[in-house]
Amino acid sequence: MRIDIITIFPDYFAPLELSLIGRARASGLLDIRLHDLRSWTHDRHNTVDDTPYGGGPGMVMKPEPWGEALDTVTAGADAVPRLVLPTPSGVPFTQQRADRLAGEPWLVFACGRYEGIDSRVAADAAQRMPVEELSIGDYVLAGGESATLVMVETITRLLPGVLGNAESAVQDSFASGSMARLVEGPVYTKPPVWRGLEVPPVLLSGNHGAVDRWRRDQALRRTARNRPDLLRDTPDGEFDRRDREVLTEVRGQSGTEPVAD
Ligand code: 6GU
Repeated sequence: MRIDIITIFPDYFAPLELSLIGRARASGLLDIRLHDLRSWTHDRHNTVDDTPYGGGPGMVMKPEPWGEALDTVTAGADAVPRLVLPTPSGVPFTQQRADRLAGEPWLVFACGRYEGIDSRVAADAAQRMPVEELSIGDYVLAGGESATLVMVETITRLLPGVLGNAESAVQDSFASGSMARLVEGPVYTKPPVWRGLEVPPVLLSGNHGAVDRWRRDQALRRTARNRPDLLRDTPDGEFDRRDREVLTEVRGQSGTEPVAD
């Protein structure tokens, strides 16, 4: 997969040299190219912003550097990339959307700062390539850079060969599919007793059926406490008799204990 990132802060993306993504880049599995938007400015001060038409606070990113940047980055290729515009006004970036984007051969991320990018940039680009405005959550960041890091990590870890263990990507909390979406329960490793705290004995029992059931109980409990919205979206038919017992029990418990399970 090829990913181009256009930003006024290329240094913001140093983390993409580390760990799994860094290794995937070094091996040629991932081709990530960073571009400084200011290299497409022509004035002495490398200006990328201006005051908003209609008035109001803050500054807006000028269209000309963006137009030239996108023309240059997308030039000379047979393929057409998908353009991602990170913005708090976008449609929600979800695991399902990440799964779809992971199937694309070429993505371009255009990182806006200030109050956003002149809207004609997206309108112009959309005449030549698919464009999607994506938000990573209901809060406001200072710019699209950290949102782009989040999306690039979420997408690229799904690529064959990027994640160490191919199983874990499909098993995660929020892995898509038709099954009930539950967040994952607690995990443990050695030692069996640490600071007086025991690993739940069922995990040491060697009884795989009992382990699976216990894990599902824990996932249901944690989902009911932390993400009741996910359970409301799940059809009743997805729950067995034991699931309903667990949910009835946790719903009868008052207050939320954010850490304890
Ligand atoms: Cl994609 N950008 C900014 N600036 N703020 C956000 C966001 C994106 N997603 C949530 N908040």
